[in-house]
Amino acid sequence: MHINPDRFLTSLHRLRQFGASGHGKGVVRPAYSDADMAARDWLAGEMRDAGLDVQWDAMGNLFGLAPEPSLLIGSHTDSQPEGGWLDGALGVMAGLEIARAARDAGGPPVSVVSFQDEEGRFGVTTGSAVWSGALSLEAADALTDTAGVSLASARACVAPREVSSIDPRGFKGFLEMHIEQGPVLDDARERLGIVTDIVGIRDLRITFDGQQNHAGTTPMALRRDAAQAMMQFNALLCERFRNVVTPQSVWTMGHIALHPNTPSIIPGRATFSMQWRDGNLDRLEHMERIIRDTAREIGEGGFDVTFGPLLALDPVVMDAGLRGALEAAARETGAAWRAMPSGALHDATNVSRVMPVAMLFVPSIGGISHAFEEDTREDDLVLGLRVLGDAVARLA
Ligand code: HGY
Ligand code: MN
Ligand code: MN
Repeated sequence: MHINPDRFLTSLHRLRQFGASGHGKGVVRPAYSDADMAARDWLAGEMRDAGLDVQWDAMGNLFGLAPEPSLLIGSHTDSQPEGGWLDGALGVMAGLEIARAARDAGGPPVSVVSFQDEEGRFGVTTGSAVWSGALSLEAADALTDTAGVSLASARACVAPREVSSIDPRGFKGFLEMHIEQGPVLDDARERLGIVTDIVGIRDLRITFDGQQNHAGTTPMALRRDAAQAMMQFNALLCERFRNVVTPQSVWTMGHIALHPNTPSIIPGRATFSMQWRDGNLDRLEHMERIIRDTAREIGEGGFDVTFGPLLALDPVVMDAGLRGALEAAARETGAAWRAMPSGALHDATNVSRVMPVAMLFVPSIGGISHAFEEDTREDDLVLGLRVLGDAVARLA
């Protein structure tokens, strides 16, 4: 196979134009937005030109299929509400370039996928969760984004395209190349990471309902201020986590909504996302008990506490055979590499339910991602592509 780095980089930059944010190389291409669907339609054309059979499923997951059995390579092309040009896009465009090179060389068969809503506008890696059977389409449809839009209504935009169901049994395995999105490789001046395992995640929407009232006339002692309840919850939680977590455990309240969110009204309602991640299943569950108990305890001070559905993905280990091929290919380059866990979630977590999976990382400059500043040196992008291509050849 002859990989063409210029063709790969040109395609990657072309994809960046869909939803280009105007801030450096940033993109705004959330799942099912006009920019996301336009990018998918463009990608479908590129897949067709690469000789692949283009198929969509009801979620809007987009596949370019080679004859069975094939290796599946890809990731996602949706972005965070403020995202970078490489998160997800890199894995899809690397898959496309390897599929083109494989077609030119007469094999091996390589299929390509862009999963939908990996970034969790509605859940956590929603498109691959439905495709792999981890989440039913009915349960997914009932999920809502932070503006209250349901997934069922958002995915209606897929409908003009013919949809089918793509059988996971047609694939021998799944390879996902991704930027690290953290500081480890960049700090160590290493150029490749071979993933050992992906951490688990839990995500829970919590609401405190107190009493909306006048911010001037209501004495402090008589208030049921939902914003204060949320802040007390956070302070107590950090204290209680102290003896439970490790330096690898993380937790985030990334979305907060106060009602009515205006200076002269005591907030009657606070709704927020509580997300936590860890490589250890017992610790994830221990953290959940602390979160629920702490929220209920705050509730005893005069608040109704409501928990939304718990979104959960357990930690997964990468397949030894696929990982071995990536390691052999990395070793061959002579570049510095390491085996490492992934602290970010990836579609590979869901896909591991239905076939062997492995992942390859390249460094993120300054460890920055989920931000417009996200970037990676182009020679690292190309090195990763070559290693992925070499691994595919070894597995053929
Ligand atoms: O949040 C994550 O880890 C992934 O980028 N969706
Ligand atoms: Mn990603
Ligand atoms: Mn991401």
